[in-house]
Amino acid sequence: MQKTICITGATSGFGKACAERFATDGWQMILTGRRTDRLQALSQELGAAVPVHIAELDVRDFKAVEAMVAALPEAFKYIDVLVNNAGLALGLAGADKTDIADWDTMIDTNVKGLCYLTRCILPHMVQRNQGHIINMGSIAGNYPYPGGNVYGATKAFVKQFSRNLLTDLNHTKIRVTNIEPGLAESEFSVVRFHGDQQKADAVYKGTEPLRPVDIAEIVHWVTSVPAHVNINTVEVMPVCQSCGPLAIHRDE
Ligand code: NDP
Ligand code: 8X3
Repeated sequence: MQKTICITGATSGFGKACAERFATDGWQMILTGRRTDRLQALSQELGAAVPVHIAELDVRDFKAVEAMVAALPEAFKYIDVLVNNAGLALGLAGADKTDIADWDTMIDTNVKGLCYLTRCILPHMVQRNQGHIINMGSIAGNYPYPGGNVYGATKAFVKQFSRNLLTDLNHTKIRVTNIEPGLAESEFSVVRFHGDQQKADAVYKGTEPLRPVDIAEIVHWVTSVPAHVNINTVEVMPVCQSCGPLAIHRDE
Protein backbone atom coordinates (compact mmCIF):
# COMPACT_ATOMS: atom_id res chain seq x y z
CA MET A 1 0.00 0.00 0.00
CA GLN A 2 1.24 3.51 -0.80
CA LYS A 3 2.64 5.32 2.23
CA THR A 4 1.83 8.94 3.12
CA ILE A 5 4.28 11.41 4.62
CA CYS A 6 3.49 14.91 5.88
CA ILE A 7 6.43 17.32 5.97
CA THR A 8 6.28 20.77 7.54
CA GLY A 9 8.68 23.39 6.21
CA ALA A 10 8.99 21.70 2.83
CA THR A 11 9.80 24.92 0.96
CA SER A 12 13.52 24.83 1.73
CA GLY A 13 16.46 22.97 3.24
CA PHE A 14 15.82 19.70 5.09
CA GLY A 15 12.09 19.62 4.40
CA LYS A 16 12.49 19.99 0.65
CA ALA A 17 15.27 17.39 0.58
CA CYS A 18 13.04 14.98 2.55
CA ALA A 19 10.24 15.46 0.01
CA GLU A 20 12.64 14.68 -2.83
CA ARG A 21 14.05 11.62 -1.01
CA PHE A 22 10.70 10.06 -0.17
CA ALA A 23 9.38 10.76 -3.68
CA THR A 24 12.10 8.52 -5.11
CA ASP A 25 10.57 5.71 -3.03
CA GLY A 26 7.05 6.43 -4.27
CA TRP A 27 5.60 7.91 -1.07
CA GLN A 28 2.67 10.26 -1.54
CA MET A 29 3.09 13.47 0.36
CA ILE A 30 1.52 16.42 2.11
CA LEU A 31 3.89 19.37 1.86
CA THR A 32 3.41 22.50 3.93
CA GLY A 33 5.08 25.87 4.40
CA ARG A 34 4.22 29.52 4.13
CA ARG A 35 5.72 30.18 0.67
CA THR A 36 3.07 28.88 -1.70
CA ASP A 37 5.09 29.61 -4.85
CA ARG A 38 7.77 27.22 -3.61
CA LEU A 39 5.22 24.56 -2.67
CA GLN A 40 3.75 24.83 -6.14
CA ALA A 41 7.16 24.50 -7.76
CA LEU A 42 7.93 21.43 -5.64
CA SER A 43 4.56 19.93 -6.46
CA GLN A 44 5.35 20.44 -10.17
CA GLU A 45 8.76 18.83 -9.69
CA LEU A 46 7.51 15.76 -7.80
CA GLY A 47 3.88 15.54 -8.90
CA ALA A 48 4.66 13.51 -11.99
CA ALA A 49 6.22 10.78 -9.84
CA VAL A 50 3.93 10.71 -6.78
CA PRO A 51 0.63 12.22 -5.58
CA VAL A 52 1.35 15.52 -3.83
CA HIS A 53 -1.00 17.60 -1.71
CA ILE A 54 0.28 21.07 -0.84
CA ALA A 55 -1.05 23.30 1.91
CA GLU A 56 0.03 26.83 2.73
CA LEU A 57 0.40 26.70 6.48
CA ASP A 58 1.88 28.79 9.25
CA VAL A 59 2.48 26.22 11.99
CA ARG A 60 2.07 28.91 14.66
CA ASP A 61 -1.65 29.13 13.91
CA PHE A 62 -3.45 26.30 15.73
CA LYS A 63 -6.77 26.92 13.97
CA ALA A 64 -5.02 26.76 10.59
CA VAL A 65 -3.27 23.51 11.56
CA GLU A 66 -6.60 22.00 12.66
CA ALA A 67 -8.27 23.17 9.45
CA MET A 68 -5.45 21.84 7.25
CA VAL A 69 -5.70 18.39 8.82
CA ALA A 70 -9.51 18.37 8.71
CA ALA A 71 -9.49 19.38 5.03
CA LEU A 72 -7.10 16.68 3.84
CA PRO A 73 -8.50 14.86 0.81
CA GLU A 74 -9.63 11.31 1.64
CA ALA A 75 -6.61 9.78 -0.12
CA PHE A 76 -4.21 11.76 2.12
CA LYS A 77 -6.04 11.43 5.45
CA TYR A 78 -4.03 8.54 6.87
CA ILE A 79 -0.54 9.81 7.57
CA ASP A 80 2.18 7.22 8.14
CA VAL A 81 5.02 9.65 8.88
CA LEU A 82 4.90 13.21 10.17
CA VAL A 83 8.15 15.15 9.85
CA ASN A 84 7.93 18.08 12.24
CA ASN A 85 10.66 20.01 10.48
CA ALA A 86 9.45 23.64 10.25
CA GLY A 87 11.58 25.77 12.49
CA LEU A 88 14.10 28.53 12.74
CA ALA A 89 16.69 30.38 14.76
CA LEU A 90 16.57 34.17 14.95
CA GLY A 91 19.58 36.17 16.04
CA LEU A 92 22.63 35.34 18.12
CA ALA A 93 22.41 38.17 20.62
CA GLY A 94 23.03 37.63 24.29
CA ALA A 95 19.98 37.15 26.50
CA ASP A 96 20.22 40.72 27.80
CA LYS A 97 20.13 42.22 24.31
CA THR A 98 17.89 40.01 22.23
CA ASP A 99 14.77 41.20 20.46
CA ILE A 100 11.85 39.73 22.39
CA ALA A 101 9.94 39.28 19.13
CA ASP A 102 12.65 36.84 17.98
CA TRP A 103 12.22 34.79 21.13
CA ASP A 104 8.45 34.73 20.68
CA THR A 105 8.76 33.62 17.06
CA MET A 106 11.16 30.79 17.89
CA ILE A 107 8.99 29.52 20.75
CA ASP A 108 5.80 29.82 18.72
CA THR A 109 7.30 27.97 15.74
CA ASN A 110 9.76 25.43 17.15
CA VAL A 111 7.78 24.53 20.26
CA LYS A 112 4.11 25.39 19.83
CA GLY A 113 3.91 24.72 16.08
CA LEU A 114 5.51 21.31 16.51
CA CYS A 115 3.03 20.49 19.29
CA TYR A 116 0.06 21.67 17.20
CA LEU A 117 0.92 19.38 14.26
CA THR A 118 1.54 16.47 16.60
CA ARG A 119 -1.73 16.98 18.47
CA CYS A 120 -3.80 17.24 15.29
CA ILE A 121 -2.23 14.29 13.44
CA LEU A 122 -1.75 11.81 16.32
CA PRO A 123 -5.41 10.77 16.84
CA HIS A 124 -5.56 9.07 13.42
CA MET A 125 -2.24 7.35 14.09
CA VAL A 126 -3.48 6.07 17.44
CA GLN A 127 -6.75 4.93 15.85
CA ARG A 128 -4.79 2.91 13.29
CA ASN A 129 -2.13 1.88 15.83
CA GLN A 130 0.47 2.87 13.26
CA GLY A 131 2.65 5.87 12.47
CA HIS A 132 5.94 7.63 13.03
CA ILE A 133 6.58 11.14 14.30
CA ILE A 134 9.99 12.52 13.38
CA ASN A 135 10.94 15.74 15.12
CA MET A 136 13.72 18.02 13.96
CA GLY A 137 15.73 18.82 17.05
CA SER A 138 19.29 20.09 17.03
CA ILE A 139 22.63 19.72 18.74
CA ALA A 140 21.72 23.17 20.10
CA GLY A 141 19.34 21.32 22.43
CA ASN A 142 22.26 19.32 23.82
CA TYR A 143 25.16 21.78 23.95
CA PRO A 144 24.98 25.46 24.87
CA TYR A 145 26.73 28.15 22.85
CA PRO A 146 26.80 31.94 23.22
CA GLY A 147 23.66 33.46 21.73
CA GLY A 148 21.94 30.08 21.48
CA ASN A 149 19.78 30.94 24.51
CA VAL A 150 16.16 30.47 23.41
CA TYR A 151 16.86 28.61 20.16
CA GLY A 152 18.77 25.90 22.05
CA ALA A 153 16.05 25.81 24.69
CA THR A 154 13.36 25.21 22.06
CA LYS A 155 15.35 22.25 20.76
CA ALA A 156 15.82 20.91 24.29
CA PHE A 157 12.03 21.04 24.49
CA VAL A 158 11.83 19.02 21.27
CA LYS A 159 14.14 16.40 22.79
CA GLN A 160 12.09 15.97 25.97
CA PHE A 161 8.75 16.21 24.14
CA SER A 162 9.91 13.40 21.84
CA ARG A 163 10.79 11.20 24.82
CA ASN A 164 7.54 12.00 26.56
CA LEU A 165 5.59 11.22 23.39
CA LEU A 166 7.20 7.79 23.28
CA THR A 167 6.08 7.27 26.85
CA ASP A 168 2.50 8.33 26.10
CA LEU A 169 2.49 6.04 23.09
CA ASN A 170 4.15 3.07 24.72
CA HIS A 171 0.93 1.03 24.41
CA THR A 172 0.91 1.60 20.61
CA LYS A 173 3.11 0.69 17.69
CA ILE A 174 3.73 4.37 16.88
CA ARG A 175 7.38 5.39 16.63
CA VAL A 176 8.96 8.70 17.65
CA THR A 177 12.40 9.92 16.60
CA ASN A 178 14.30 13.09 17.40
CA ILE A 179 16.93 14.06 14.82
CA GLU A 180 19.62 16.41 16.15
CA PRO A 181 21.76 17.86 13.35
CA GLY A 182 24.76 20.10 13.80
CA LEU A 183 26.12 22.60 11.28
CA ALA A 184 24.13 22.23 8.06
CA GLU A 185 23.97 24.57 5.09
CA SER A 186 20.45 25.63 4.09
CA GLU A 187 18.57 28.91 4.41
CA PHE A 188 18.89 28.50 8.18
CA SER A 189 21.64 31.10 8.67
CA VAL A 190 20.16 33.63 6.23
CA VAL A 191 16.99 33.44 8.33
CA ARG A 192 18.95 33.60 11.59
CA PHE A 193 20.68 36.78 10.43
CA HIS A 194 17.48 38.34 9.11
CA GLY A 195 18.48 38.12 5.44
CA ASP A 196 22.16 39.08 5.78
CA GLN A 197 23.68 36.72 3.19
CA GLN A 198 27.26 37.75 3.99
CA LYS A 199 26.92 36.85 7.66
CA ALA A 200 25.26 33.59 6.67
CA ASP A 201 28.04 32.68 4.23
CA ALA A 202 30.64 33.33 6.94
CA VAL A 203 29.09 30.56 9.08
CA TYR A 204 30.04 27.94 6.49
CA LYS A 205 33.29 29.46 5.24
CA GLY A 206 36.14 26.94 5.23
CA THR A 207 33.91 24.08 6.41
CA GLU A 208 32.25 21.10 4.83
CA PRO A 209 28.86 21.31 6.55
CA LEU A 210 26.06 18.76 6.48
CA ARG A 211 23.81 19.12 3.46
CA PRO A 212 20.01 18.85 3.45
CA VAL A 213 20.33 15.58 1.47
CA ASP A 214 22.38 14.10 4.33
CA ILE A 215 19.56 14.82 6.76
CA ALA A 216 16.94 13.53 4.31
CA GLU A 217 18.86 10.26 4.05
CA ILE A 218 18.80 9.91 7.85
CA VAL A 219 15.10 10.73 8.05
CA HIS A 220 14.49 8.09 5.39
CA TRP A 221 16.67 5.57 7.23
CA VAL A 222 14.84 5.89 10.56
CA THR A 223 11.57 5.08 8.77
CA SER A 224 13.05 2.08 6.96
CA VAL A 225 14.25 -0.02 9.91
CA PRO A 226 11.94 -2.92 10.89
CA ALA A 227 8.61 -1.83 12.40
CA HIS A 228 9.52 -3.11 15.88
CA VAL A 229 12.65 -0.89 16.00
CA ASN A 230 12.43 2.70 17.24
CA ILE A 231 15.41 4.97 16.64
CA ASN A 232 14.95 7.34 19.59
CA THR A 233 17.59 9.92 18.71
CA VAL A 234 20.09 10.59 15.97
CA GLU A 235 22.72 13.21 16.77
CA VAL A 236 24.75 14.09 13.70
CA MET A 237 27.50 16.61 12.99
CA PRO A 238 29.79 17.20 10.06
CA VAL A 239 33.29 15.84 10.60
CA CYS A 240 34.61 19.42 10.82
CA GLN A 241 32.53 20.08 13.97
CA SER A 242 33.03 18.97 17.57
CA CYS A 243 31.93 19.99 21.05
CA GLY A 244 33.60 23.09 22.47
CA PRO A 245 35.52 23.17 25.73
CA LEU A 246 33.85 24.41 28.89
CA ALA A 247 34.53 28.12 29.34
CA ILE A 248 36.11 29.74 32.39
CA HIS A 249 36.09 33.50 32.69
CA ARG A 250 38.98 34.87 34.77
CA ASP A 251 39.13 38.38 36.16
CA GLU A 252 42.25 40.35 35.24
P1 NDP B 1 15.52 26.42 6.23
O1 NDP B 1 15.44 27.85 6.65
O2 NDP B 1 16.16 26.11 4.94
O3 NDP B 1 14.04 25.80 6.24
C1 NDP B 1 13.13 26.08 7.27
C2 NDP B 1 11.73 25.67 6.84
O4 NDP B 1 10.83 25.94 7.93
C3 NDP B 1 11.23 26.43 5.63
O5 NDP B 1 10.62 25.53 4.75
C4 NDP B 1 10.20 27.39 6.20
O6 NDP B 1 9.14 27.55 5.28
C5 NDP B 1 9.70 26.61 7.42
N1 NDP B 1 9.10 27.48 8.42
C6 NDP B 1 9.70 28.41 9.19
N2 NDP B 1 8.78 29.04 9.95
C7 NDP B 1 7.57 28.49 9.65
C8 NDP B 1 6.24 28.72 10.07
N3 NDP B 1 5.94 29.66 11.00
N4 NDP B 1 5.25 27.97 9.55
C9 NDP B 1 5.54 27.04 8.62
N5 NDP B 1 6.76 26.77 8.16
C10 NDP B 1 7.77 27.50 8.67
O7 NDP B 1 16.24 25.66 7.43
P2 NDP B 1 16.61 24.12 7.67
O8 NDP B 1 16.09 23.25 6.59
O9 NDP B 1 18.06 24.07 7.98
O10 NDP B 1 15.82 23.87 9.02
C11 NDP B 1 14.83 22.88 9.17
C12 NDP B 1 14.78 22.48 10.63
O11 NDP B 1 16.04 21.94 11.01
C13 NDP B 1 14.51 23.62 11.61
O12 NDP B 1 13.64 23.14 12.62
C14 NDP B 1 15.88 23.94 12.18
O13 NDP B 1 15.81 24.48 13.47
C15 NDP B 1 16.49 22.55 12.20
N6 NDP B 1 17.94 22.49 12.21
C16 NDP B 1 18.71 23.14 11.28
C17 NDP B 1 20.09 23.03 11.33
C18 NDP B 1 20.99 23.77 10.38
O14 NDP B 1 22.15 24.02 10.74
N7 NDP B 1 20.54 24.13 9.20
C19 NDP B 1 20.75 22.18 12.31
C20 NDP B 1 19.86 21.57 13.24
C21 NDP B 1 18.51 21.69 13.17
P3 NDP B 1 8.41 28.94 4.93
O15 NDP B 1 9.37 30.05 5.20
O16 NDP B 1 8.02 28.80 3.50
O17 NDP B 1 7.23 28.93 5.85
C1 8X3 C 1 21.26 24.46 14.12
C2 8X3 C 1 22.63 24.09 14.57
O1 8X3 C 1 24.62 24.83 15.96
O2 8X3 C 1 23.58 26.51 14.52
O3 8X3 C 1 20.31 23.91 14.95
O4 8X3 C 1 22.48 25.79 16.52
S1 8X3 C 1 23.34 25.38 15.44
